[in-house]
Amino acid sequence: MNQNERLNYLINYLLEDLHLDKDLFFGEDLFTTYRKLVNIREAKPVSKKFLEIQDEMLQEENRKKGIVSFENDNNKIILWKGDITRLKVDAIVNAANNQMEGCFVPGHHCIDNAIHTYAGIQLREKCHQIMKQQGILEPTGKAKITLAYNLPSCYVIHTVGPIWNGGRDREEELLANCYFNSMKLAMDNGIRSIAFPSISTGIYSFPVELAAKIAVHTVNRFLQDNPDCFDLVEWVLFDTHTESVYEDEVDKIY
Ligand code: AR6
Repeated sequence: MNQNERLNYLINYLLEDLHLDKDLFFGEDLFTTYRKLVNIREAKPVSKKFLEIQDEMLQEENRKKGIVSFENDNNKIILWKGDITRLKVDAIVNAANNQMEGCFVPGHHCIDNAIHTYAGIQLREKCHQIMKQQGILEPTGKAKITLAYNLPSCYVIHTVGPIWNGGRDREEELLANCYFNSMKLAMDNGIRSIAFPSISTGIYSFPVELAAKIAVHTVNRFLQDNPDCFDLVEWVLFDTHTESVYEDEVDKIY
C-alpha cells in the first residue's frame, strides 16, 4: 500500500465508525481529513488491520517530518524551536487537559492534538484506561506516563497546567508542580532525556515571561538536587518570542 491508499483505508474505516459522510471533508488533503476524524473519535478499540495500517502510515508521516535528536554531555538545559512530535528523546511532556484523553477539537493546533495525532489512537485508548481506573479528572500539576507509540520518543509524560486567572488560583505553584512532578516521574522511570513544551502558555494563557521563570527555576533546582539523573533536558518552543523568553531565563542560570 502507498501512503494515499493507507489514508483512504483509514478514512473510510473512521467515516463508517463515526457515521459521517465523506462530503463533509470535500477538498481537503487526505491527512487533514484523517487527523480530524481521529481527533473527534472517542477512545474505543479498532480492528487489528486498522492498527497495522495506521502504524505504517504514521511511521511514514513521522519520517517525512524529520526526526530530530540532540547530544548533550554537559548536563545543561538546551532549547530548540520546533515541533515536539519530531523529537527523539526518552520522554516528551504533553500539556494536557484534565480529561487527559487528548484534544477532541478537529485539527486543533495545540500540542495535545499534535501528540495524540502522531502517536496514534493507541495513546487515547491507554489514557482512557488510566483515567477510568482513576475515576476522577486529572488534578492540575500532577503527571502520568504512557508509551509514545508511533512517535520517535519512547514515552509521553502527561501533565495538566493551570489555566491563568490573574494569579488568583495558585497558578504559579501549580505550574511549578507540573515541572517538578514530570521530572520526578521521569527520574523514577529511569528516563535520562526529557523534552518540555512551554506548559500553559498557549490556550491556558499563562504569561510566558512568568511561566519561563518558574519552569527554568524549578527544573534547574531539580537538576541540582539530583545531579546524575539526566543526560539531557530540553525545552521545545514553537515560536520565536517564546524561544527568546526561555533563552533569557536559561542564560541567567549559566
Ligand atoms: N511542539 C511544541 N510546542 C507546541 C506544539 C508542538 N507541536 N504545538 C503547540 N505548541 P497549548 P496549554 C506550543 O495551547 O496552554 C490543549 O487543547 C504552543 O505554541 O498546546 O497548556 C489541551 O487539551 C504553546 O507555546 O497548551 C488543553 O485543553 C505551548 O505549546 C490546553 O490546550 C502550550 O500551548 C492546554 O493549554
